[in-house]
Amino acid sequence: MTSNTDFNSRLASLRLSQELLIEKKNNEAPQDHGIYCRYMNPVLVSAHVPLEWRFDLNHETNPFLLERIGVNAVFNAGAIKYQGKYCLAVRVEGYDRKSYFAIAESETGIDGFRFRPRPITLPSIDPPEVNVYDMRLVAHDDGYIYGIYCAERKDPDAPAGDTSQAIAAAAMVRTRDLDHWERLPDLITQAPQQRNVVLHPEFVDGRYCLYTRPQSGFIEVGSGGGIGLGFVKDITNPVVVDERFIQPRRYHTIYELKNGLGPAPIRTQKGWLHLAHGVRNTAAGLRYTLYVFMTATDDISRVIYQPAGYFMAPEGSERTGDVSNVLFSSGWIADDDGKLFIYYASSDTRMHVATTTISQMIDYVTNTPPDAGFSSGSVKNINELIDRNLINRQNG
Ligand code: M1P
Repeated sequence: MTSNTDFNSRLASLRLSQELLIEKKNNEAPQDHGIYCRYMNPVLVSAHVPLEWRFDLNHETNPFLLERIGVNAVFNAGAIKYQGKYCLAVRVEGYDRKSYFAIAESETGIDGFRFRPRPITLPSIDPPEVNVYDMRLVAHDDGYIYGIYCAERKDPDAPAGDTSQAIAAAAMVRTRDLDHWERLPDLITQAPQQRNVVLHPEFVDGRYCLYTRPQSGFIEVGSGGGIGLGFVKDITNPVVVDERFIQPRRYHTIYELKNGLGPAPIRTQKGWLHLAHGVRNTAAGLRYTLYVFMTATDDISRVIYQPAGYFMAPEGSERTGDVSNVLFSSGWIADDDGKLFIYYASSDTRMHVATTTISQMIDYVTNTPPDAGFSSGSVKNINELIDRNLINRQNG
């Protein structure tokens, strides 16, 4: 048993170190490519989670001031600007492997993220979810803010003794204030499993549009694993029709194994800007990187630009964590002045931000050569660039 004084001084030191962490200024980390700017510090780590969620702060009932409910990771957050604040719907994962969502908000978008007093209590559903993760937040034309996330349940048909076979479905909630959430039925699609489902922010021909990521098993993607697009007439009875791939997996690309949309696309003057994650297998395990593409404004199923390869890959300390060599993004925020905040998680452990502008992204997506499909095509692209640079030098 520690004395009341020891208890209070340890608690004061816990509070101080958390305050210092939250108030720590974040600075740009220079990058040569000029496309976006990373920041020195993650915007959220598990130590940002309020002490009240983790400790019993009463000396009588917790005389050793032991942590009662540990947080393993904070990652894969949805993002939205709400009442002038940059808000993240963070996937918080406990030591018990269960994830839940919690809103963290900041005035600057790059530092000072603070969790609201309580995590989100999702309205229940039957059968209940065992785990929830990766919520995308979308302010839709219909006036609601939607949160679509992955709901995982044990597969009732799993063979006896199989303790990992599960079913992933797309679950949906909506809100007007990020505090009170209304539950809608889980999405019904043709595929037995869905992950990475994202709502398009506008109606198309009066219908809701959903980007999907059908797969045949919980881990195995089977003939799925690419980005699909389907339509829903009534969001309170969400049955997806006309679902088809708009962005399939492809041989010898960074999305050879899995291909899933990140946040909802952003409308620009050139088309809809998308951020997605591609997965390929390597001798060291799966590697998740982020890539960008653009679809046509008059036909959201038509990809009009797609730079070759990745836009962002794990770097330095981002490369290690609970599931190493993973970058995953499910949230970005475009400000009215064209500044873009890309929120991404590294290695299923922590949240980061990178900033750029919509103009830079349009330049990147429209002027980076697409995948030529062959090494010889990559060399051809480089030679063409060198030729243009030589002409420029001669003219300049
Ligand atoms: O561990 C990497 C990611 O794996 C899954 O994503 P996907 O279904 O696209 O492969 C998800 O569990 C995701 O949360 C996780 O970050």
